[in-house]
Amino acid sequence: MSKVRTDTIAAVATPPGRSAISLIRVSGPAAFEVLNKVFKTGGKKTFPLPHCAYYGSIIEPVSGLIADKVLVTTFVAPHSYTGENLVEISTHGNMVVVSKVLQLVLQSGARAAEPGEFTRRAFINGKMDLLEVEAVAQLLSADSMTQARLALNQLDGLPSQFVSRIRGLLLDHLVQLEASLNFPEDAIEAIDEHILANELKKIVAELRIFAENARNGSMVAGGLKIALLGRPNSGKSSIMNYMLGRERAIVTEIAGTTRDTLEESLMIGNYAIKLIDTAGLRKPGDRIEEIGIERTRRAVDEAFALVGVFDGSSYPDADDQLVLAELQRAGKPFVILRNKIDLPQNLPQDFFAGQQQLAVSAVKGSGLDHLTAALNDIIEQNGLADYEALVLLGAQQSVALEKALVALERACSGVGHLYQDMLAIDLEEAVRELGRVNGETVELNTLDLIFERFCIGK
Ligand SMILES: Nc1nc2c(ncn2[C@@H]2O[C@H](COP(=O)(O)OP(=O)(O)OP(=O)(O)O)[C@@H](O)[C@H]2O)c(=O)[nH]1
Ligand SMILES: [Mg+2]
Repeated sequence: MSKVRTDTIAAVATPPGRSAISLIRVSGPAAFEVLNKVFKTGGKKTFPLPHCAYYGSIIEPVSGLIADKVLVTTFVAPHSYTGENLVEISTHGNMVVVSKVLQLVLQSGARAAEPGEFTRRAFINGKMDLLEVEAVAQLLSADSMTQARLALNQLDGLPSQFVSRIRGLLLDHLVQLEASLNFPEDAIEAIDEHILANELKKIVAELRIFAENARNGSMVAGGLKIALLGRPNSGKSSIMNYMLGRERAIVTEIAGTTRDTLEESLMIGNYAIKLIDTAGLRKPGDRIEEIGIERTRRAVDEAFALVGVFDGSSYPDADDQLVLAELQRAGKPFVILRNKIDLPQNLPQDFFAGQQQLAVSAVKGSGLDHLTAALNDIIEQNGLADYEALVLLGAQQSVALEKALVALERACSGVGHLYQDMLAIDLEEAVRELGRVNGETVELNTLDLIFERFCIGK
């Protein structure tokens, strides 16, 4: 579906199954004509008046039989979700009835919509830019209120305004640069490279913060990954199970029980978390364990924060030292747990060299509320709670943003040393890539990739 289509489309916007109400959307230039063929209003209002709700019946044109009693709402272009004439039909939520009504609408001149086609039209018609489109996609897939708020905040348009403003500024500089390059003899003011360098520096600084907020946004949206790390038998899987409230991971007294990483979702406060149980760190005994430990290291790299689990009942060994070193090496926020405090303690108090430790027992469940609180604090102290600042980008938008930043950093360091035509090339790239972030420069086939993640009817 690479070309822009302007025919009239229809789809069920609500999930299948029985419910009080289902919603069918019809959008396009002929939306009202299509409805006129199948809808008889019960009241005195003539159909279709703009922005009105009508109670009436969907009638099978040939037999004259009623397919359903419905509520029809009209939206006139450009004041609708898609920017086109749009009708929403609220039917009874029974799939037999819903399918029949949709079938009649399709027989009356509408075409079945493809996934994301309503939102795609909203984008094409300038009702939203690509940042808002991404926000809609993420709102539909949010698992927590924090994720939903993040998306709703983006729908308010601040990130869109930011990208559009920065792109506009760069475009102005580019135009000036091109003008002085192409018409040097005309009375165009020469570029003051000192001023240009300063302005580009300011823009780079703003864009760096935006990119950081986008990286944090994607972490929050995807569920913050927290990995449990510890030597075999320290109690990682027991802690995972306790936090999940079910026996997800196998727990035995045999060291090396967990061989693969296990990932499960849970909520900590308002945040969607992906808790990762890992294979215990030690010198691997066999090939399977070696692969498991490689995966543990990958989980550490991907995690946002780490939980180091130590067995308080046993004497520390080289594997515990390895875990401690790994926690420090990773450069991520971490929490240290002294597990098994229900048993006599043999792990010296000073083993963690003054680092704060939380005393817990996975078997008794004691102290683990402190772990939840500590993780909550870590999230909030790392700028991940400030959903008004966070930005949600799709994969292609993230790539484009990073490219824009690189081009701009290059331009920035080149002012004063590079030929102006080289600067112009970098500025042009930054402008083009930022246009891919908000959709001001986006190819039609790229749109296919963006909208195919949506459901039909959205
Ligand atoms: N007494 C006591 N035993 C515990 C506690 N936590 C775990 N255990 C026991 O310690 C043993 C190992 O627990 P696991 O949760 O399998 O440890 P693990 O760190 O996942 O071990 P690997 O998967 O081998 O790396 C099991 O016998 C658990 O019942 C605790 O708080 N107190
Ligand atoms: Mg385990």
